[in-house]
Amino acid sequence: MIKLYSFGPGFGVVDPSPFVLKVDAYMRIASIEYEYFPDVGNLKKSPKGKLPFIVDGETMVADSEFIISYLQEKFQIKLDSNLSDEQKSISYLMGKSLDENLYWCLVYSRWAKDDTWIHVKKAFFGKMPFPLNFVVPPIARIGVISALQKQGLGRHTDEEIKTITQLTFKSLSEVLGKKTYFFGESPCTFDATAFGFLSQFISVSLNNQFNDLAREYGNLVDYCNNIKDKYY
Ligand SMILES: N[C@@H](CCC(=O)N[C@@H](CS)C(=O)NCC(=O)O)C(=O)O
Repeated sequence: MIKLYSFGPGFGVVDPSPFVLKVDAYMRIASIEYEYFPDVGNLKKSPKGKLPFIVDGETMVADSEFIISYLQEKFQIKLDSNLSDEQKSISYLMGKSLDENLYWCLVYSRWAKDDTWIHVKKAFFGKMPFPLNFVVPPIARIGVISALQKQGLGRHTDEEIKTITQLTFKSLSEVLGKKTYFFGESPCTFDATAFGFLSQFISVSLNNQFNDLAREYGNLVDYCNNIKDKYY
């Protein structure tokens, strides 16, 4: 059976990582059986130093995109068979927008903003023994803020980052419209990505301005709730 290595539940969702949640949702939607190995220590075992990764017998696959391609091939998953080539290409690019752009907005909202950092600190480092619980969180935070600077998003003002985030939600809401899923009435691969990311803003137990921006879109809220009810 496929083994999924993740962080474990946080902020009221199955995993506080959108990439882990994407793979988790994909396997549920595609009815792939898997075992769940939640532990922040998995980061040390990961071939790319990031989560998620999966193990399937002798095969280890890291990175949500490569994991999904592997699963699609291995189990002959046909979730995208109803999509035209154009829709497949658009959904790939939309997925990359969430992976590579919205992700950093999420990171900023959690790690850089003081209002949410206190919750992140408690959730991720709360069980650490003294004195590590004093030393590690600020060092980790500096590391993430430096990554935001190097990536570039961290160089924008707070207002600019909120604008980018809001435009992403607005665009997703427009594309979804009144449909049940992004490309019709049955879920495709992109829905796993969209659910993985949108849940991190909509379904979590956090209440910051970024959560508010997402929750303004009723169809995105319903979308997350529908998938949660159906597959979780
Ligand atoms: N491209 C990777 C990104 C995975 C990723 O960035 N995971 C984050 C959690 S959301 C992580 O493991 N961060 C730990 C670290 O960078 O030390 C994927 O699609 O799986």
